[in-house]
Amino acid sequence: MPSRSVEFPPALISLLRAASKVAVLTGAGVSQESGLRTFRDAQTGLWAQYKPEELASPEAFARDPKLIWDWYAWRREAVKSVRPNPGHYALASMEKHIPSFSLITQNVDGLHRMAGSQRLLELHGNIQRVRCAECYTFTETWEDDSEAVPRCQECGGLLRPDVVWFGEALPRDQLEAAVEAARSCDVFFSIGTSGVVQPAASLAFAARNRGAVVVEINAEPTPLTSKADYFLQGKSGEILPELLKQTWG
Ligand code: BV8
Ligand code: ZN
Repeated sequence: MPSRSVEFPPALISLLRAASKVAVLTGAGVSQESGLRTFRDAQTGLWAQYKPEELASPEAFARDPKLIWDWYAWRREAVKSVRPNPGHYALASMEKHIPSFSLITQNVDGLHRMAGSQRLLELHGNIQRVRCAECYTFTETWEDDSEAVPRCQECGGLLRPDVVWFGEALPRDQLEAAVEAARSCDVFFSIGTSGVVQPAASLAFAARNRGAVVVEINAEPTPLTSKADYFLQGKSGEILPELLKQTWG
């Protein structure tokens, strides 16, 4: 944890204290300090030979359902073994200081919910939820999946994770709420995201075009950095708690 060496611009501190509407977009970088690999990080072990974009698609699931089911089963286990980090908790407390707060996440790991965030929009679903690929029935239990992908009790369809794959539409209600939050906020944070995946990556620009102040927190520059009003470079799990302390004590 850094000492008080991290000094934030006084203008940013007073802006946050006065803000009535704040929208935050998070990406895999926010979960990195919990021990989860980001999408850009290379995969390891059995999965090292694949790029996530190659696996997270309906085509990949149609081609080899068991491979894709096993990849998500492996990721669900990885998520079960990690906990929210100080960055997740800082965002959960920021929510209490801002009259109108929206946390828009691209992450499917469920760590924001676990950290207590209420005003949460999960744009890309949640890997802990499993549903039928045909009739959308959700299920918490399924038969042994060592040989074959488990099937839906209702219709016999294949089970799949309740996440948005590349080429699939985002949940309309979550996306509409996220666009509304981005367009009407005073301050927009983009935290721990490389800003590559659409339409999530467009939210920061939607906010900026409506006059919001854009604050980016990232370990390294991204395509958004040159357009952001503030770029706080470093780990979100260190910067966010310090920012809250200097803003709200
Ligand atoms: C759609 C769930 C249409 C699954 C995910 C060409 C141009 C523009 C768009 C497209 C295009 N070709 C195709 C598209 C569309 C496509 C897309 O954007 N492709 C990209 C690759 C170009 N988008 C889609 O397909 C979307 N759907 O468009 O549908 C449609 C409309 C109607 C009807 C039908 C169809 C769906 C996109 C959602 C895909 N699903 N996840 C799963 O997880 O398995 S996306 C997945 O990847 C994640 O959810 C996340 O969103 C994304 C990874 O991005 P990041 O979160 O940013 O993570 P990344 O690793 O990239 O970066 C981490 C960052 O953290 C880095 O910057 C790093 O520096 C930083 N960092 C690391 N450690 C820290 C840190 N920062 C701070 N602290 C640290 N400690
Ligand atoms: Zn079904």
